[in-house]
Amino acid sequence: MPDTVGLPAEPRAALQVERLRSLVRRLTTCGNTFWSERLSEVDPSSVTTLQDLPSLPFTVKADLRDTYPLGMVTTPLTDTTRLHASSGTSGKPTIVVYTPHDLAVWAEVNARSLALAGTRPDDILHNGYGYGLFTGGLGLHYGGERLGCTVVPVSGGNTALQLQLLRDLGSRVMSATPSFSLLLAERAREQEILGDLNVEIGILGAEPWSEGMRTRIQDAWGGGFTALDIYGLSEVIGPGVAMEAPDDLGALNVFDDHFLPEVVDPESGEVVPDGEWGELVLTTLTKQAMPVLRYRTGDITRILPDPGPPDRHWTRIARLTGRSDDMLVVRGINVYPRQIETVLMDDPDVGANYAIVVDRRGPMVELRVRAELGDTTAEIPEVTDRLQKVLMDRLRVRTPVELVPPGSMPRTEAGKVKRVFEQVDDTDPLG
Ligand code: DLL
Repeated sequence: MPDTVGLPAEPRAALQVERLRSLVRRLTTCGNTFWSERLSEVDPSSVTTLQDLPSLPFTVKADLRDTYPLGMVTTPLTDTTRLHASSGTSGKPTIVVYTPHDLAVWAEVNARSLALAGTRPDDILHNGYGYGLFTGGLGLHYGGERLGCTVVPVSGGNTALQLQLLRDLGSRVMSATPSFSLLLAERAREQEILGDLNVEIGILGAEPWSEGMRTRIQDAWGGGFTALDIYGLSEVIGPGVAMEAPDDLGALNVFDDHFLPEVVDPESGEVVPDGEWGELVLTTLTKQAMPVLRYRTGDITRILPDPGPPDRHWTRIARLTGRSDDMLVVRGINVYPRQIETVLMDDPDVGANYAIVVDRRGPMVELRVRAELGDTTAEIPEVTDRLQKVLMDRLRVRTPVELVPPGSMPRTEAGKVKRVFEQVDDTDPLG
């Protein structure tokens, strides 16, 4: 069985520092131009404790873009066997490359994630993450196989086939984006087959999702379903960097023998004390083909200083609340989409589907929200009014709300859900 426990603090720190030192040594000597330049001032033998980590330089997304496509690969291509990519917002995809050892580590951390969630070797894993360049599908796939599950590589889309397979195979565990998992539950309910399904565990990630969304997803599956959070990013490995466990909801266990976490102030780059919010920075301790040193993820979290359940030692971080670059500036006020999701999901009369429009037509940016009503008999003007008041209260920005009938907004069947839409002319960005 994969390790779901981790190492106690002392041996862990010893292992981490040894791995960090050998990573820095390798990066300075492997002959890769990017790393020779980035580490020209660094003496690998000066890395003797984890306290030396903040003196090492960051890696940022732009480094991957600037060295596109393969400039950060540190091994000969004869040693590499896989490539993935994530679609960048600015045109070029971010390419990541793996050696067989990297793939073995990746399978292991995904097997750990599945096992932490309660998946067993005799489970049929319904894997609804997209297969292809996206890391979600193949990441969970190899993790499931490593654990000994029977993996159904169904990928995203085609909800009718997904429901048929879920029903006929009786899968107890599904992996998918939270939005796709919700869609499957909604469709199962519409087709009146929810009661025939046996799904108990959802391994949900790749998108931010709030606690309110967790409740919506669990309710949509009709009770008896635990929605658990899995975190990861292509630049570091893909899914399987950190995983939530059912006995410790709200915390992600970082597999810190492979991925060394820090949290820094997004502005200054200074490490913040444990417990304080900031940007997650990750160092890959064992990656061969494309390691990253102090990679600025852009994801906002904090290190949870208190120990989790006894006998489990992983570094715990809070579930991600969004990305620093998600922040919208509206009339000089910073607004995070997650704040809006929280207000909507906390309201019992609102459904689980919503979209935020950032209207840039006028001289001042305006925000508005469209959300589906839930299963409710409440009066629309009353709910609208209430939501607008709470949004004003929380965001300090006027945010008109339009409530639409349940099921009337488009659903994302493949890939990551899009919640924020820009409006630049009179065409309604929500169609
Ligand atoms: O989304 C890897 C993945 C696949 C994770 C399947 C979990 C499950 P990328 O496409 O490179 O990789 O996107 C990474 O997605 O920096 C976060 O901003 C966001 N993200 C991923 N997981 C979570 C999560 C995959 N659980 C980016 N909560 C990351 C919030 C998440 N955001």
